Amino acid sequence: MRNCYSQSNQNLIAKAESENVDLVWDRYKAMQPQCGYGEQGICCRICIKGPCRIDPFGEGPQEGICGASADTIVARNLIRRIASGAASHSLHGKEIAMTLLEMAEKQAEGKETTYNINDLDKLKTIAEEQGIETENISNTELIRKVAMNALEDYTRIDNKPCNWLENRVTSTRLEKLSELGVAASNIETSVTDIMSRTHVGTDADPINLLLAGLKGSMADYTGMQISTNLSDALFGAPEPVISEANLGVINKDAVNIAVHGHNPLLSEIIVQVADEMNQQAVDAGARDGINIVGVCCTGNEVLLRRGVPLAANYLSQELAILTGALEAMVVDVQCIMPSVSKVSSCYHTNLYTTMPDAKIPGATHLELDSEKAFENAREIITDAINAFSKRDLNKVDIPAEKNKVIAGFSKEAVVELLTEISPDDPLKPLIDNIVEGNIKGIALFAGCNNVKVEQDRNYQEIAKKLLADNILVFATGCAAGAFAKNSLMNSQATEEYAGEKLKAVLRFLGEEAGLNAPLPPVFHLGSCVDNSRAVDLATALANQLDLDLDQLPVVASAPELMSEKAVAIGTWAAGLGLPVHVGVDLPVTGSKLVTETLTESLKDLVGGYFFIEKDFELAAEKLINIIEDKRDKLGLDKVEEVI
Ligand code: BF8
Ligand code: SF4
Repeated sequence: MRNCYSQSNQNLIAKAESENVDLVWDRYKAMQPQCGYGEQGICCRICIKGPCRIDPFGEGPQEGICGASADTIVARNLIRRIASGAASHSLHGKEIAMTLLEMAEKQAEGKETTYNINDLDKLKTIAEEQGIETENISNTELIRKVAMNALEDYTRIDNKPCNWLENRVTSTRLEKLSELGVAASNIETSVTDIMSRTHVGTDADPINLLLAGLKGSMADYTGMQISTNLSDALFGAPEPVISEANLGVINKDAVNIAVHGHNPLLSEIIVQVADEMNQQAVDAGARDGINIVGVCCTGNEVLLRRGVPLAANYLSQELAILTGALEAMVVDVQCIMPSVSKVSSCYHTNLYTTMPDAKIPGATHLELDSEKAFENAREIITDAINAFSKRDLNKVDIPAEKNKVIAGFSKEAVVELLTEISPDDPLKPLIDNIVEGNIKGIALFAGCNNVKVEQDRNYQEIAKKLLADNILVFATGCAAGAFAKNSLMNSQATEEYAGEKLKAVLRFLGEEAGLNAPLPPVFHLGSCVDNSRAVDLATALANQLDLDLDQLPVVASAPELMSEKAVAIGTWAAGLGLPVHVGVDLPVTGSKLVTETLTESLKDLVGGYFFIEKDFELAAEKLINIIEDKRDKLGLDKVEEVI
């Protein structure tokens, strides 16, 4: 039995078997048993004297050929993952900043630009927050200054903390990070530093290595802040939007095009061009025109800003093709299984890669980040319209399941809603409800799908327990995908799963928002880079209460952590003071020292820490206990259990 929770997925998986298509679950099975050294992080391939491995039973070698201990090897492996995560998120941010800079330069020369600022208010707010003068300055100059301010975080040579770190955490936190020497001052140097110190024969001190990892994770956080905020200025800060999610959003009467990956620069153009070309699809026999659907974080980006339905999170990406009704899949960067090429070749689906640094054998490469963006988008969509008539109707099988989603909970959207209730002090209603225990705490669910556990299951099980205990849930990335697909992001879910106190708050807020129904119990904040939105909200609360993040009744959970980016996020979340639950084993267990540092010693240093709990019941219990403990420490009344 493959680890796949939903019944509709099970049917598609049976279809794959009958059509002889290998899926991620098959390849996982074929990979068993997986390497135990790798699982514990005690395999080293850093130099070519190796690979070396440490015997976890203490009978074989206890050091590598160069003399590196298990502690050194595990720490080096871990922080290289953080460096990769930070590089990925930060390059995403840099590309958006470069887009703004190019836009400003072209505007200054009076030339046409591919992109334009959609949210001038957000641009101005960013400028003010970053200390950039907004009076007596042209929009073009403002764009250029905001871009340069972000790009400075990739180039700074003094030791000042990054612009986008310095004012995006509490002052106490910044002090703490600075004291530890981990307040990143240059994103790219932090990544280079990790790669350099982990070279053979350089840093062998596990704690020193881990501190470099913590600094790298702060670079990751900085890059995410830049990605989120500059994307909002470009494409608009999300506002609550109603859409649908799960494979059932693929429409048999439409030309279906999936946008997949992470970078909204590309998907925004596809969505725009699809609108213009809709009639052509209708003329070609697709009654409902063009249907853009999202996969992974690109899917989250266009869901929040454009209401585009979300078809799949990470583990279901192949299944979207397997429906036999996907005319094209357009991918950009990160979390795209190379297997989508092979699976597409079994159907009429055209697969396109669009970024110079993310090509896949078998895919057609058409770059969308150049002058030819619109032209190439038209070519992709024209080919998709032509492919519609090539569908093999015997192979079409679209699961019926799709669920209503209310998404778009940016910090701006939440504050705007609260402002209607309390114009002079928007955060007051939220704070009052937390103090009174109507909202016992907040849990941020983030991270991926991991084939090692049943897809989406632990997200749902843990969240339902927290909601029943009046804990409000935020979600991003594939965690948000899991909740969206499985009907936890709509008003009905509030009625069904929220505890009475939380339900009353969400009903009231829903009325205020003009929904005539409660707000959903799980707020969709966006893609993985949008974890920054959760920190912004928590930081605003902490600042108003004169507290730091580690004192708030706020926790994070990544029940299906998989990618290096998620490791980086978990690390900065802990570094910013949050308890971070992980639902799979981290490859650090081969070093007692590293494991204890992450799960224990980190608490004393930064207040945040990791804890691993694979059992969803226990995980929920532990998260609730942590929140109750934080409430106790703040002197808030202990809230009675809701049964
Ligand atoms: O950035 S949650 S599997 S898609 S890494 Fe990837 Fe993980 Fe999904 Fe988005 Ni985030
Ligand atoms: Fe082995 Fe040391 Fe080389 Fe790693 S760096 S592969 S432990 S010799």
